[in-house]
Amino acid sequence: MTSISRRNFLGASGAAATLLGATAVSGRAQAAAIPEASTQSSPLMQPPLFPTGGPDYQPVVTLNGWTLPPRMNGDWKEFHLVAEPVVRELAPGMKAHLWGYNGQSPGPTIEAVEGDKVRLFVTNKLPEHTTIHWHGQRLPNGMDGVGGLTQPQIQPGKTFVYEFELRRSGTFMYHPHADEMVQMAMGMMGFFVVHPREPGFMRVDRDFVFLLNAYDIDPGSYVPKVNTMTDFNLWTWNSRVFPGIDHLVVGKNDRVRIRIGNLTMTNHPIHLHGHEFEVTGTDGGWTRPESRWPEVTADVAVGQMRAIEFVADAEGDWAFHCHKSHHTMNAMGHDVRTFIGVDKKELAKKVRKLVPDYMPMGSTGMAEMGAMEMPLPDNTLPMMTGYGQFGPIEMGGMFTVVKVRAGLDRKDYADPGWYKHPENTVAYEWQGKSLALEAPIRQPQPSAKAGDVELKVIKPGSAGSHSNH
Ligand SMILES: [Cu+2]
Repeated sequence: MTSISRRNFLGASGAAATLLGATAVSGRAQAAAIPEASTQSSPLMQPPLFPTGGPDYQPVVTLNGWTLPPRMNGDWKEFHLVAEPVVRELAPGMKAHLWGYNGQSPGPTIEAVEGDKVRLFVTNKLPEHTTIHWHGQRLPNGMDGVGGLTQPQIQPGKTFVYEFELRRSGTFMYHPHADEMVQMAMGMMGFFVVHPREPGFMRVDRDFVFLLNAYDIDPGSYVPKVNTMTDFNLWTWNSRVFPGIDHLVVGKNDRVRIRIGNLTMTNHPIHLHGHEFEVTGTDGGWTRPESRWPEVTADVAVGQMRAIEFVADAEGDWAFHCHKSHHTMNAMGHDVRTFIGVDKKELAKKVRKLVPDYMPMGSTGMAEMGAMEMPLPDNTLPMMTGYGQFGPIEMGGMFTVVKVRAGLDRKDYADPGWYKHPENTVAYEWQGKSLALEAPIRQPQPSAKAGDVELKVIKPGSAGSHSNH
């Protein structure tokens, strides 16, 4: 993990890298009445920022992200967001050229306490105008950030100031309300968490946040296609894909909250293995206890946030993922032909007469892709890549692991490695008498004369394209 670096907005030489406390700020920035804009370049989870003054709260941890340190100025809590182009590693092996805030996409998480007065400076370093809308917040209409409706757009090079009092605790998001289709497709979004003023209210032991987002980046390229409506090829959590998404490390019997916001163009049924949870909050506030019921999958619709809570009472490595199976894959074409049930030996013989190096694929399913190392264009991820202790996990995209371990320090979020299963608790191969299965089962075919098979040849290179939607 790297520490947060400090970038002086006005160009004064930066102080040594430190974590900013609520009151630690250089005199020069204070004199200029604008807080420095901290910036973060590491794509790895940064430690939570525990409160150094005011009411106590359990700070959130942003998957593959960080929390923006505030500055106190009288009774105002000040933050400085800089909208700018950023380079984001989606997973080791692939970087995307996105737009974000303070060096990252998504932008840093903002944390404050119910009743706080916040002043948010927003500087635009993009090539076009922008605004920020504070999704879910109760605020004066003119602070709502809808370009044209409640304020003029923030032109490139300009800084706007938003000021409001945080009227309720809960989970909020921020995103542009200016050229939204482009700016959100480029990665501009962030979380805004308001903790209850009463420290014991809705208290949990671990509190994680992440945003669902999606990109359409052609293999070998770096910039998302901003006009894509639904057929994205990279389904991400906080602009990361599995195996690049942080694991959620929790102590056994911890009360865990996970806050999930959806700023993609489709809904995502988020599924947790091994535990039941309840939805305890939406972007409209905390749910009433009598309105909750147990679930293992919560659908998060577009523009929604769901906070789920559970007691992590089962040790292990529990899968946690979107249940749309196309969303747990990395870049792939969706117009690939299905070959399940086709006898590829016969087919391959015929195709090789036309395409000598033809490689048959997928006649028993596509699991073989999980372990296959095929040459890929630069800056492209295999479509399913993650490995566990028993082999390839055969997933990418919106997938990670909740690691429940006994005896963790409450501030310990470090990866404990793979779960050591107690003896006789892992599914095992039957060693007794079994039916031999010599050939894969196929649909019985009407007997055909040689030469009857109708072949349609797909030119190499066209099968994985995205062109025909
Ligand atoms: Cu999904």
